[in-house]
Order: sequence, then structure tokens, then C-alpha cells
Amino acid sequence: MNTIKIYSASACPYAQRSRMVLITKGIEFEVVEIDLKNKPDWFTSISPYGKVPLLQHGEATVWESAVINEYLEEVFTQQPLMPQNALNRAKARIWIDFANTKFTTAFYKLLLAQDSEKQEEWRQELNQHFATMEKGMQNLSEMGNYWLGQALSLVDLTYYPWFERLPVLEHYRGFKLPESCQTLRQWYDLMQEVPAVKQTQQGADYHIKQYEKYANNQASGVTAKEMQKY
Ligand SMILES: N[C@@H](CCC(=O)N[C@@H](CS)C(=O)NCC(=O)O)C(=O)O
Repeated sequence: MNTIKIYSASACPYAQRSRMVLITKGIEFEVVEIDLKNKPDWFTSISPYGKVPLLQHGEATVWESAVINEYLEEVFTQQPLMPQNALNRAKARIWIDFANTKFTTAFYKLLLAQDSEKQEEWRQELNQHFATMEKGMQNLSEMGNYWLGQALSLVDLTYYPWFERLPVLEHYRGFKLPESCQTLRQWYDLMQEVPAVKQTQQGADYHIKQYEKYANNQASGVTAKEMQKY
């Protein structure tokens, strides 16, 4: 049997996504924790972008959390995490794309921005994204349900890590989930019961410490540099 290894960092929200997929599907896997502040040369040589998560399945390697998650979904069919119907799968992918291109970008941009005008721009942008997500979720699911309805999906596992890290934005930038986002709040409460969340979750203090350098303009990793550039 081909073994599964995931190169991960406990602070990394992207790696948390993929670890949650592995846990939810009941796949046996080994976690290799990478110190992102001091990445070993052997890791840089196997990770094309120098980032976690990186999945090793036998001889094959797959990177980019959204791609890893879809790969796991296709190869390990137990506990499906994508809808059966093609149109619903397309909707799921639109939400996943929204997370990757808009929501998480605004989250990091707000945290990395040093000048108060820029912070205000990103604060507004993030508020708009939350409003879009709240509205979309109301349309797609009943109150108290998962993002796409009755079943847990890759969409839930894609967004969850940033909600767990919202206390970071509150601490450094005074940003809170808007009061109007009641469906998202209920969704977040429901997510607390998901076994993969329970097994991977970290407290607010841990995350606040981890993101200190991002907030204070001292981050030197690949991800922060890319986010600062574009
Ligand atoms: N788009 C990537 C992002 C992964 C990413 O940015 N990972 C960060 C840690 S959270 C990383 O490994 N950064 C390396 C660095 O900053 O040097 C994904 O979805 O997997």
C-alpha cells in the first residue's frame, strides 16, 4: 500500500485544510512538521513553491491545498466531500475559488498592511466578502447547516481555518466578524463539533503569537512576501 505523508506546519491554515480532509476520510497518514522559520534544504528541494502543505502519496507529490484536497477526494472515495451533481460541484468550486482568490487574500492584506488608509481599504473589502459569504450561504443552505447544506464538504474545510484565526485580526487590527453574519456564526458553532476541527484546532493565543511578525511588518517567509507584492 502506498503510504501518505503530509508536510505541514501546525500554524498553517492551508495545511490544516488538508489535514482535516485526511482525518475526515479516515485515511492513515504521517505528519511531517516543517519549521517554516528555518526550512530544511531537503524540504525546499521537494516542495516546488517552498510551501506547506505538500502531500506525498507513494512516489507522487501534490501541492497547493485546494488541489491536494480534490486529489484526496478523487482517490479516496469514502466519506465524499464534494456534491454528486456536476452543477453543485461547480458551485462548491466557485466557493473554494472565492476563498482562495478573495477572502484569504483580504484577510492577509489587512493583517500585513501597516498604513491606516490601506488597512481601512482591506477592512472594507473583507467586510464585503463576509457579506457575500453570508448571503451565499443563506441561499445555499438552511440556517444551522453546513456551507452547502446537510453534508460537510470541502467548502467547509476550506474556510474553517481562517474563522479559527479571526481573533488574530481582532487583536492586531480591531476587526470582528460583522454582527449581521448570523448564518456564518451558526455555521462556525456547528463546525466546532466536526472531529477534524477538534483534532486540529488551536487556541486564539497560539494564533495571535504565530502572526505577530505579519502584523508588525517583520515577516520574511515566501507567503508574506508574495502577499505584500500583489
Ligand atoms: N496556496 C497555497 C498556500 C500555502 C502557504 O502559503 N503556506 C505557507 C504557510 S501557511 C507556507 O508554507 N509558506 C512558506 C513561507 O512563508 O516561507 C496552498 O493553498 O497550499
